[in-house]
Amino acid sequence: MNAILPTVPRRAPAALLALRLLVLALLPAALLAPRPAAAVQAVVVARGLDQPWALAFLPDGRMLVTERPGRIRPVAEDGTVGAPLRGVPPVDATGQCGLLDLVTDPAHATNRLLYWTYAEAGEGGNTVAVARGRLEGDALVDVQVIFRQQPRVASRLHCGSRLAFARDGRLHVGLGDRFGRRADAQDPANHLGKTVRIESDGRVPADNPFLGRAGARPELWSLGHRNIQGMAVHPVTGDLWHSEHGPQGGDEINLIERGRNYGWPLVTVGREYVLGTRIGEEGPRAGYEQPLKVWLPTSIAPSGMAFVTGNRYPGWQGSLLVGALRGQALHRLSIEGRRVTGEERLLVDLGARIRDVRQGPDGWIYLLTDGSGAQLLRLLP
Ligand SMILES: [Ca+2]
Repeated sequence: MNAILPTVPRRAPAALLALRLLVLALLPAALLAPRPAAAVQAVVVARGLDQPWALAFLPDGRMLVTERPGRIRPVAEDGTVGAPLRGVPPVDATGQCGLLDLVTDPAHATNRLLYWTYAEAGEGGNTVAVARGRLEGDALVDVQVIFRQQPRVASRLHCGSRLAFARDGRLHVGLGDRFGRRADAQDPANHLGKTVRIESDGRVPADNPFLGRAGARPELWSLGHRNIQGMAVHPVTGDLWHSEHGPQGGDEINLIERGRNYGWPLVTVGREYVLGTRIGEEGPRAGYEQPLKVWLPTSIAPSGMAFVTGNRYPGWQGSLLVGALRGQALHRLSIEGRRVTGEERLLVDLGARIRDVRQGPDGWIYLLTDGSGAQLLRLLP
């Protein structure tokens, strides 16, 4: 029953019944209607994308979409999908790896720099590399690799990866544990299962937390991650938030802070697939950060994410939108400070795996679906 109506006992006195009828007659119809499910709809902007992974916006109104097999495609404002940009280095597209995330430089309007992550083949396996290049027409020029995850691993799995520029101009890279050697996520001597922080040309910032520590990689910013799939900078605090794939039941949202340990695989609520056995302790445990949100008991496989800053969507300002691959939905998380206070599942009827979520400079939310024949969607309230 609608909460705004007075409660009426089963055998209501006639006066009360009359009062209730009067209230019903006076209430506007809109208040009596069942509360509608969030009436957002997804409108197709572009289709026919092949395993798209990331979306970025250019100052001229075009968008760029990465395709995991190794392409970066421009998408015109009218949705026309262009030929791949020239100048992208060879990509090792295998399993979950390939050409993955893409961001523009904070000063892209003047320097036209782009940054992307991709799996690079090499001796002993592939590595997740970060490249940057300058966009000139339909080509990337002066392409340099500014970071390589060490060591190389012979793996097709857990390549992460996401990029985000913090407010101080430093580039954060969210990396995976490459699946086979999960304990490496706790070892500061490698880049597996870590986030790293570099300057936009790849140099190590002088104030990095592990810089100068014996046996530690100087690029490290945080450790104990499994497979980072989404990253976004909070629009008010500047904090770095991310989504991470756990094993069964261990998908997480975290707020990433300098030098902290996020637990994997020692502290996790996730369990082994199939067997359901524990992997680590559930925490909290001193010295390890608890996630701000986990999905239990079923993994949704969270993906790209974005904070809503505009007023296009009534009541959503400050929300964190997170795509779900396995969960085939868009999750809207209400945030207060560092607490996730509410959750709404959207676009359930679409039945699509969501790979990336971004807010455009026009204030609209854009989504990429996953797989072959995928779509770029605009979310309308
Ligand atoms: Ca964790």
